[in-house]
Amino acid sequence: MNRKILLPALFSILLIWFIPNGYSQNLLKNGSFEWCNPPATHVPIYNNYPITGSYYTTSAHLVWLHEWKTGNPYHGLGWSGGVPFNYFGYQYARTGKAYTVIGEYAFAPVFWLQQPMVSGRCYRIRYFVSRCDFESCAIDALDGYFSKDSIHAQMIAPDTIVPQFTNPRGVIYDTLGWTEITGEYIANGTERYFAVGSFFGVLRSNQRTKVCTDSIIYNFNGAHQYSLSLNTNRSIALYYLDDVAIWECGLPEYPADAGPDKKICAGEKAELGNNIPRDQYMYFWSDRSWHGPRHTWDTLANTPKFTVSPTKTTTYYLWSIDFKFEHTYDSVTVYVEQCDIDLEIPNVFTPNGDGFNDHFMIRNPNQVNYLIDVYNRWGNLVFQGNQNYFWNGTFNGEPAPTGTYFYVLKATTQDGTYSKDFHGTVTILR
Ligand SMILES: [Ca+2]
Ligand SMILES: [Ca+2]
Repeated sequence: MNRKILLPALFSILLIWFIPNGYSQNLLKNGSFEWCNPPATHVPIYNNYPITGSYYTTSAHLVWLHEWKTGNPYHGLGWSGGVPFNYFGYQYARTGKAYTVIGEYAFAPVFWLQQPMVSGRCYRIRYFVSRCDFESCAIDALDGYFSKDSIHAQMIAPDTIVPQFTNPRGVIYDTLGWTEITGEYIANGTERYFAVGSFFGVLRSNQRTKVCTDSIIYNFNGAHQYSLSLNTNRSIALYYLDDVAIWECGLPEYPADAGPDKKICAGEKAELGNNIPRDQYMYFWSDRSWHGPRHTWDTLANTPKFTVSPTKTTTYYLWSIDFKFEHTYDSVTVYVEQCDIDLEIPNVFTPNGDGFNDHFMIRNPNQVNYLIDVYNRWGNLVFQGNQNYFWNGTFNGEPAPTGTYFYVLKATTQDGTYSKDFHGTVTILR
């Protein structure tokens, strides 16, 4: 049985999980863009999981990039390509397998707020950007805009839209990693929608900073080689956007907790994980580190707790992603000991040379080490053996008389942690 579930499938399942629950800590749905939502092709990442409802009020200009599209750039979204390669550069998603693109042309996703914000309350806004590798400019205007009424994401943002939340980090240049943009916002209670983008139209374009270079330095995180002909005068600033979240200030956070190390006997079970089910939390268990190469990522379970029954000492790795796409990790080791010794010792054997049952054969399924002494009825030692050496029914080179013999056997596990004594009788028949 293949117990490993591929990670992509898992993401799909879990993203379904955390949508229907009533109370949402992250006020935004699909803030990691794992689901696609152009109205005409409202398909989730994988066709197996149909889903209804909208995540964004409009996605007319939402560029949706997903690993699913990689290698098939003309499928679906045509020119934009997939993840990590696409028309804009090279980048893996910060969470999951998908992200979108924003920039000075306001490719803004406009999110519903799942619950109204409460007037006077503090909320934290957070999202992550990575500058697109193939664009030669960088900007600071990567802001957040709350509105009472739905707005349309537009190619050129109207100057009437003034974002309430301003990127506090200034111009963002990084094309390799994801840059966190975060800050607090006090709600006025009328907010119903949230958009991320660059809300500076023609009239106000001088109010934001834009830095362009003549040549682009490519950096593809190593792994891939390809050639690209590119107009380096494409002097716009575009950014990948992933993991958009808004939550009430001060919400408790629960990092991954795999629980304390455990010690079990072989054959026993151990329950791992000090986590309880929580809305908008995802869990991934593996017996390989999550910090290895992506192609080795696979998961054994996706539940807060995980029951295991390893046959040898094993370390399990837990990866958790919470409501605001915080990634945390923990590990736990289950030490497996041999706590019982099971030997099958016959009570009769027939050393008559017919090739059948000629030795005092002891079955040893746990492969323990043992020493055995066999005595005759007068208490004389007639045989000494071990797990590799069985009595053939002779004593001093002569066939031992038929009748009953007594044995004393002392067995010890290979790691020396457990011993068990056996004694009984065995009868020789011929
Ligand atoms: Ca994502
Ligand atoms: Ca990049």
